[in-house]
Amino acid sequence: MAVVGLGRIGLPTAALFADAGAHVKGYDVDSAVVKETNAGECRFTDEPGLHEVVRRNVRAGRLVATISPRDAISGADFIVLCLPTPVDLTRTPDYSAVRRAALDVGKWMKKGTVVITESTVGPGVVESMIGPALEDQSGLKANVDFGLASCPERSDPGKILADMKTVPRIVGSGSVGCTETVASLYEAAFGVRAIRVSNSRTANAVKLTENIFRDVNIALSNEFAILFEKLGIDAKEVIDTCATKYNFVAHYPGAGVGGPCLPSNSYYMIAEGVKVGNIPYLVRFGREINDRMPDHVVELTAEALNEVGKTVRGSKVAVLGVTYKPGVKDVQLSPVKSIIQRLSVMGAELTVYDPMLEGERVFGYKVSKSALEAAGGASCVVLGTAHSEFKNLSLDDLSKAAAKPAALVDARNAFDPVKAVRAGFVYCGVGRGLRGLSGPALPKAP
Ligand code: SAJ
Repeated sequence: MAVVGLGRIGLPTAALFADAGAHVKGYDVDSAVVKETNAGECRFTDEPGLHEVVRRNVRAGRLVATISPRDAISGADFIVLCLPTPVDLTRTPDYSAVRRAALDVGKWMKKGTVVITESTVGPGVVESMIGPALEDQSGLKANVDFGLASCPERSDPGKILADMKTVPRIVGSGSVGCTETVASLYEAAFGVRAIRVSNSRTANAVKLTENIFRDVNIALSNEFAILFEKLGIDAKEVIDTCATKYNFVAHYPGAGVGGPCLPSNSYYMIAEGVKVGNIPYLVRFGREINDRMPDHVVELTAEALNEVGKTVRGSKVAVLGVTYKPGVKDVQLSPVKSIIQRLSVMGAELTVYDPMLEGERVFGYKVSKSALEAAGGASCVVLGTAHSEFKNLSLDDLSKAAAKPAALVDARNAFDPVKAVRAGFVYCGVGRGLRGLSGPALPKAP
């Protein structure tokens, strides 16, 4: 078996197949990744249990990494493609890495091999791009001489291994037989149910639909958040209360949507829609709404600073949490980056703290040793990512560290506005607006 691409999805995929007894060759173009893997090491320190599984299987000789496509591919019965599929600056899907891999695989694969695409791609891309690339290089015919299947990954960064062992997989291909073979492979190796769907394009449509469903619903909550700020309604209170209804799926407003998945996945569907003259407008509007949220947080920061008699220019602003979501050491397309950049352009003096990035530099800033160190003398504290550490953060201590008066801009509704104001902050939340000083009167203490 070969796994192509030893990233946050490919490495655990290779390790779990090896753990199930397969002999796995992991192929990656990055020699440092190959060296690290063969040493039994793992750079995803934010993925619980992954290092142990990698080390165990490398030591057992069941997992070997290589930069040689020939070494990895020739002789493999199953080949799994786990390559990144970002979008470029024009929001056009960039499938170059998965296409290059398909060309490599096609060159060395043998007749009877089954090629499985786990990378997230637009519906039809496996049939129209990956299959032909394999055929061109191998001279073999897809679904005749070799199997061509899709089994998109469905694992949440930060709990990838747990999800790989629990979340049902989706399998589709060009033949019932191939679908059955691949489904049985994942059921046997990962111990999860594998749902057989009609074909690859359907499997990819399922994957994209579940991510776009999330992105569009986050956009709805972000749109309502801005409206509710103007109506004096607490968006979090509304969503929490809606969630008491069985068919409401709660999504929360915030600083925006980041990561390697949601900000790009919509554009795969849009690209396939454009090809057939059907643009999914709701999907596109959802992206635009979510992409505007960092600017909204900057506007709230300026408003909150104004409330404490300050302007952005010359003010010290501390940003707590910069990774794209809590609990991961990943800043890919993090919405907090543009918040930091805009505030910097507006003349703010910024400090940054993130528990996942201690001792590192991020977005041009050295990460402070603690939230309190970052907040020292700040006129405004902006919460960008609601890491669990911040749940135990004493707002009294934070207020003591900050300047007097100071504002707290909560871009993730992580703090209790009442407690924040009692601690001495002017509180301003996405979907909640300004509280304290001239904000709505606080409810009487019970
Ligand atoms: N976010 C909100 N409000 C919410 C939920 C999330 O603003 O209510 C933001 C997060 O802060 C983050 C972004 O959205 O910036 C993405 O968060 P996420 O929790 O969706 O995380 P991802 O992108 O790491 O994982 C998603 C997951 N997809 C779904 O849950 C449908 C994961 O299961 C997928 O495997 C992953 O995309 C992927 O690889 O496609």
